[in-house]
Amino acid sequence: MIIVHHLNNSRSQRLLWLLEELGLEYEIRRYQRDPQTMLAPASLREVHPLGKSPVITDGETTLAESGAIMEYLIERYGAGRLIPPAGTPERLRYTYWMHFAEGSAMPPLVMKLIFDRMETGPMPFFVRPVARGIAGRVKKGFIEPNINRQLDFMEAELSKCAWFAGSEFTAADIQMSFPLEAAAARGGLDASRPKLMDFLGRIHAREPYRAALERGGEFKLLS
Ligand SMILES: N[C@@H](CCC(=O)N[C@@H](CS)C(=O)NCC(=O)O)C(=O)O
Repeated sequence: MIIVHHLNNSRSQRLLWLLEELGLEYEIRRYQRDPQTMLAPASLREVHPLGKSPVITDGETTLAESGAIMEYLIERYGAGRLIPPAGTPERLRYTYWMHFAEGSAMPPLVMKLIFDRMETGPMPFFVRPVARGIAGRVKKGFIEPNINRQLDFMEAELSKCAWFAGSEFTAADIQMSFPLEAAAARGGLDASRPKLMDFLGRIHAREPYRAALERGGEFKLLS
C-alpha cells in the first residue's frame, strides 16, 4: 500500500491529486505544521531525515521530493497514463516543466514569502526600518522581476497549447500546479495573465483534484 506522509497546506496535496488521477489506493498519514513557525513536526524526520513533505512509503521504498515521487508513481503504476510517449516533443516539454516547477518557479516564490515575513514579523523597533529596507530592495530588485519574468514566460507557453506538455493533460500539469497556486496566493498572479488563471480554473474543475482536496483536508497556501 502506498502511504503518503501528508503535511497540511503543503506540496503533498499534489501527490494526492496524482494518486486520484491514476485511481490508485493509498493511505494518508497526517502531520500538522507548527502554527507559529509553520515548520513540519519532528516526527516527519523519522520517515525521512530531511523531514519535508511530501514523502511516500511504498513497501520497502521511502521516497522524498515531489518530482521524484511523481516520476516513480508514473513509471511504476501509470501504465503509460499522464506522460507523453518517449521521443516526442511533448515528452521533452513534460520533462522540462516537471523540473521547472521546483527547480526554477518555486525558489523566488519561497524567497518572497521569507522577505514578506521579514517586513512584517516581530522584531525590536529599532531594527525594523533596516529590515524593511533590505527586504524591500531584495524584493524589488531581484525577487519580483524574476517572478514576473517567469509568469510572462508561462503565460506565453500556455498560449501555444492547452496544457504544459501539449494538448493532453499530464503529470507535468500537476507538478506545475503548486507554483501557480502559490503565485496566485502571494506572487501577483491575477487576471492580467488569463491563460494561467484559466489553467487554474481548469485544474480546479477536475474531479480527481476535488477528490484529493476532500481526502487531504485543509489546503490553504501560506501567504
Ligand atoms: N522541493 C521539495 C520541497 C519540499 C518542501 O519544502 N516542503 C515543505 C512543504 S510545501 C515543507 O515540508 N515545509 C515544512 C518544513 O520545512 O519544515 C519538494 O518538492 O518535495
